[in-house]
Formats: sequence, C-alpha cells, structure tokens
Amino acid sequence: MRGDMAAIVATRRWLRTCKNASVICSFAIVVGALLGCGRVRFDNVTLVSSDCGVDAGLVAWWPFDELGGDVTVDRVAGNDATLLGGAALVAGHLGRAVELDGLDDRLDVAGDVAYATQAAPFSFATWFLLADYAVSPVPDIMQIKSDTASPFHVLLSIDPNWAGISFGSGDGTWARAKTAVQPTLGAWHHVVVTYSGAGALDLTQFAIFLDGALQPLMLASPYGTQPQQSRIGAAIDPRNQWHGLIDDVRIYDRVLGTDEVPLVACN
Ligand SMILES: [Ca+2]
Repeated sequence: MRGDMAAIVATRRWLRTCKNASVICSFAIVVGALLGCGRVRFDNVTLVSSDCGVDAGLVAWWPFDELGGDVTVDRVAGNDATLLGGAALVAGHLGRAVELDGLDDRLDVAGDVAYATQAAPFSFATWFLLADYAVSPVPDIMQIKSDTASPFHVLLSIDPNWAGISFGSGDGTWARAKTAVQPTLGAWHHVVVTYSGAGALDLTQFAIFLDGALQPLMLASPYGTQPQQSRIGAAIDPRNQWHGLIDDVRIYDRVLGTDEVPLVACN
C-alpha cells in the first residue's frame, strides 16, 4: 500500500463510487479487505473515503480512520504517528479522528522528514474541533518539523499574542502571524496554511484559510523554541496541549490553489 499512490487513488475512486451504494458493493469491500484485495490492503481501517481528488504533491496524510490501536498510518509515505498519553481514535468529521484530552495526549510522527521548508513551498490542511482553552491557551494543531533550528507551528490561541489561528517558529527565521479571529469552540472547522517558498520572513508569502475563506494576517508575538519533532496535538511546552479532535491532517509540497482549498476539505 505504501508508496503506491496510483493504486490508492484508484481504490479510493472505486470506494467513492461505492459510497452511496449497495449492500453488494459493501460486501465486496469487506471481502476484498479479508482477501487482501490485490495490492491494496485495508487492514484495520474503516471504509469511509477521505478522497477529495487533491493528490498532487501530497507528501503526508493521516486520515485517522483506524478502528483502534496506538499507531495511525501516514497513507502516503509510511511516516506513521504514534498515539501517546491516552490519545484515542474516535468518530470524527471524515470517518474517524483523533481525540486529545488537553493534558498530556499527543501523536508523534515517525521518520525524519522536514515538511516545513524555507526554500520550497508547502501547504498544511486539516479539520479540527477545539473543545475549549480551559487548560491550554495556545494549543498546537501540529508542530511540523522544519529545515531550520526549530519546528514550524500551526496553532489556535485565546492569548492576544497569538489570537485566533497562528503560525510561527521559535528560531526567528520564519514569519509569524495571527488571524485574531476565533473559530467557534466545539465545532468542526477546516484550516489550510500555505507557504510559497519565496521568503520565510515575508508574511505575504503565507496564507491562512479558515473554512475556505482567506484570513487577514497580522504580526504575532515570538514563539518559544522546541526540539525538532513532527507532533500532532501538542508541542513540548505544556501550554500547547490540544483539547478536542483533529481529523485528516495533510501536508503538500506545493501551494494549494485557492480553487483547491474548498476541495481539500473533502466535504
Ligand atoms: Ca478521518
């Protein structure tokens, strides 16, 4: 399955065809899963398709659709994420999602990939539901390993220093921004962050989309330094713990076009 995007895409298209469909089709899927179904295996994965047709440049994708277990797969490159501290896979927005308690839950991503690259473009996209800021005022959706000294963060904050959706890094070589617009708590939202690769200190090279809408960016306060580790739902600092749900985390090695932003939400 890993590394064979053509087979995955073909299978997802087939599943999408089946999505509204028949008992026969569902039965075929189950039988296919039991038999291994050629090159594509379904393992312990629910059969809710997260396909949205935005596959070009996809370098990491964690759909969190497993029925359980302590490891959730990266369907592109096999950089699977380990659920730690009690993080659990539960019903989500697209199939299943990861639930984090805001105290000590997190997912650590395997591998050594620096997804946040200063000289090359990238995009980050995910669904999130933040329950509250009761414990953590600056919860990380993801700290993304970078090719600089400290990881690149995408987070939410109730603190005026980083209010709304914010991105930045502790090493001072990245622009840092905040939207100052608070997504509603307890509800699903979709965020896309893009970077052009043409100047990491230039705020105009970045964009944040919330639920498909381009957000205003203003200067945020500095970030603290963190050890390099791609981590979902937390950073090293305990103030960065996420309380709520995260679903369908995707990273691309290119800028998603404005026409693709609604598509990548897979609604
Ligand atoms: Ca999912």
